[in-house]
Amino acid sequence: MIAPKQPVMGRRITFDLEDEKGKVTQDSFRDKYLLLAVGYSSCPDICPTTLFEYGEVMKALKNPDAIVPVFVTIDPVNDDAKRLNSYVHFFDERIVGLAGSAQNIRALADQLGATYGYRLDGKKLDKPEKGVPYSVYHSALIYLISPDRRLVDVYDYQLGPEALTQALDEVLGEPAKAGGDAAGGMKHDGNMKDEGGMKHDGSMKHGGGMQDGMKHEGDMKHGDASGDGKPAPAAASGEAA
Ligand SMILES: [Cu+2]
Repeated sequence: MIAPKQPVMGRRITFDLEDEKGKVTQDSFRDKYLLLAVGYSSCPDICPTTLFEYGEVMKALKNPDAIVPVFVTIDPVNDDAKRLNSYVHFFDERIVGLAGSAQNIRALADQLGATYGYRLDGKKLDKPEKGVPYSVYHSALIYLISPDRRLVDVYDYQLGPEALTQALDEVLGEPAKAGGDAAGGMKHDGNMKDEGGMKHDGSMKHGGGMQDGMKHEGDMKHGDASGDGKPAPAAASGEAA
């Protein structure tokens, strides 16, 4: 076993990537928190769960305007910003997909302690190329980055939408009363759901995912203390396909 990289709380985070409109860096999204996960658009398992959770959380948060959910591809050979964003927008229009050079993606992952790599025929592949049927593996944590771009918390992707919403609500609080209210709604007119009905209408969709989330919530005793949203050390180094 190689020594796992660990996220370092308080660490300054910088990056130089791009969405489908152009360059995005740590100075983009001024005054917003970033919720960040790494993955790739053809991921069969972890990434759809993470992105589903992103979508549910954005619909449930008291103060969604205070945070930008970001999904960074670690498979830049196959994911350009356009492809990545059309994928992540399926889960929520507010999710920002970031692509970029292999070097710049690696630089960000290293700051976060996120790990990933490629395999072909069971062997590690250092330089993935287009058209080669390699597989991708990556660590599966969700990182919270403060408006001054420091890593402030880490969550297990299996925490579940309800527990993650609760953890983020504690950090983000409620929107300022005058003007900044989420009920303004006009920004999200593309997704057909009005903010008022969301708490109830959205519950239909939770289905199995919700039960799954509840189960994990119980296991982790989330809500008893602020640190419970953090994964155990073993989970922090966990990698999965
Ligand atoms: Cu994935």
